[in-house]
Amino acid sequence: MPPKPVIIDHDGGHDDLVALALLLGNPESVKVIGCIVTDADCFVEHAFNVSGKLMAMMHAREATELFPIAKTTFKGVNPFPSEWRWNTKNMEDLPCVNIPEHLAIWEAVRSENDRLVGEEVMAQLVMSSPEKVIICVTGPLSCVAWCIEKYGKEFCKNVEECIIMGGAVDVKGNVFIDGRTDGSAEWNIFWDPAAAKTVLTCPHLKTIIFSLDSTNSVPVTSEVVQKYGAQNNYLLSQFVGSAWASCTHYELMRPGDGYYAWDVLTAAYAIERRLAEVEAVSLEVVVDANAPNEGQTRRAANGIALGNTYLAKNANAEIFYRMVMESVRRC
Ligand code: AGV
Ligand code: CA
Repeated sequence: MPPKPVIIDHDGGHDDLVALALLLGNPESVKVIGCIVTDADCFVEHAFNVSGKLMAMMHAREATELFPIAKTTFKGVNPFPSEWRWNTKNMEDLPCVNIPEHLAIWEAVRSENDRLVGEEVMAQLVMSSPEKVIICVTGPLSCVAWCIEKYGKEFCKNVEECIIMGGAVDVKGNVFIDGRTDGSAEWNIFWDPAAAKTVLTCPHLKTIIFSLDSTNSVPVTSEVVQKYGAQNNYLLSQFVGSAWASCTHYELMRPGDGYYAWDVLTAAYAIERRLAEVEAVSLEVVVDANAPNEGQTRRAANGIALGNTYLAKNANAEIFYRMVMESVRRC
């Protein structure tokens, strides 16, 4: 089987970039044809650059084809905390993505990518692809919602499936803002609830949701991260190990609100179906501005699954951790 075409639509967090590294480390299964970046859980210029530097590293080392990297124009309703948004700046500075020969590759294509508009690139990549495309969304759903609203079925019919990190259905969420939220929403949905509603209720698009219900199985712990020491001679492994090493203190700082490999599990499903089971569901999204549960994703009142939204469950953490380690022992 030839590799499946995949677009990653991310927002520059540590795990978003590890998700990109994972996809690039599995060229037998997936071919990354585009990378869309939104100014949500990052400052987008830095997320744009890290994505480009990773692409360049893989182009130099593994002859991975270059692909468009495009920033979207969206501004969320509820911004991410700026401490989190700065993380991507530290990722941009990691020595393993700043090797001069690799940098030169990114510098040569940076300005042409800089001129692209993410939402238009996503629509065109999907609609012009000879094969149906998998979209892997690891940030807010603004870009996919824009494509659905602008192109409708024309867009949806060429999407094989949209694999999404977002929401919390039968578990608590992770948006804890004192006096403002009740902790039921998950951040990617909270950033742009209306977009999530458009995507999760679209009858023409098959969506597979990796909500906190499944991602809670894959915490980023010191035990997991320190194992990367054994394979530190691989650049891709250094990147992932370094990214994750900066996440292990969250659980200690705020017990119950730690860091998970949210987006990495989501992207991994594009490569390996054994990672999770899925359940057909019908979800609704709370869009009331300023409600304490704004952005909550819950089972629809009538409960009848319309057949296009699937919730991932029972993620297999052992297969997952092993798969990521193996994938980055590549170059
Ligand atoms: O809610 C999970 C989403 C994922 O796409 N993001 C982080 C992942 O990229 C938001 C988020 C929740 N808690 C966080 C987050 C934290 N402690 N630090 C950074 N981002
Ligand atoms: Ca993310």
